[in-house]
Amino acid sequence: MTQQSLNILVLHGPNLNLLGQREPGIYGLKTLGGINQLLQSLAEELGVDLSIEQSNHEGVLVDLIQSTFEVFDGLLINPAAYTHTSVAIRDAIAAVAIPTVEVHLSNIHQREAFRHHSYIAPVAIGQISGFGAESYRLGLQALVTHLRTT
Ligand code: CA2
Repeated sequence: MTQQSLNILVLHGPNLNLLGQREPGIYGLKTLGGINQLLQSLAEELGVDLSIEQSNHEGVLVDLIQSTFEVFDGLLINPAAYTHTSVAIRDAIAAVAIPTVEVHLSNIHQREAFRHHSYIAPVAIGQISGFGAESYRLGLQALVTHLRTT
């Protein structure tokens, strides 16, 4: 019997479309397109299918998370600033109950106090923070391992 490929949704939150153009000291020189290419080539190696979206709007992100129900197997998300503010995104992840990995480019625990709290972490399998673009690769790897072993 052939195994069905895993479908994973990758979501990038607000302002991440500016990557590589502003604040390279904090967020690095890689563009969002560059990160997406890294993810697509890892997905190929791992044999999983990725859909990738970015939005600056909380409601759009909530709609995308709701759309994962019975379509996607896992969610890799950098909620960006909504990490620290969004009960709506947290509730959407909890409602669809999709295995979720939260990633951050910067180490949010080393930065301003308001970035230390994540509304998303309690509804995620885990959080990877501080490794730049590599956070996304580590996150995808961890999510796929989780989905294949549980
Ligand atoms: O480190 C991360 O990945 C963050 O999720 C990035 C968010 C920040 O609010 C979180 O605390 C940590 C900010 C994303 C903004 O991205 C920019 C990229 C280039 C220039 C300006 C902002």
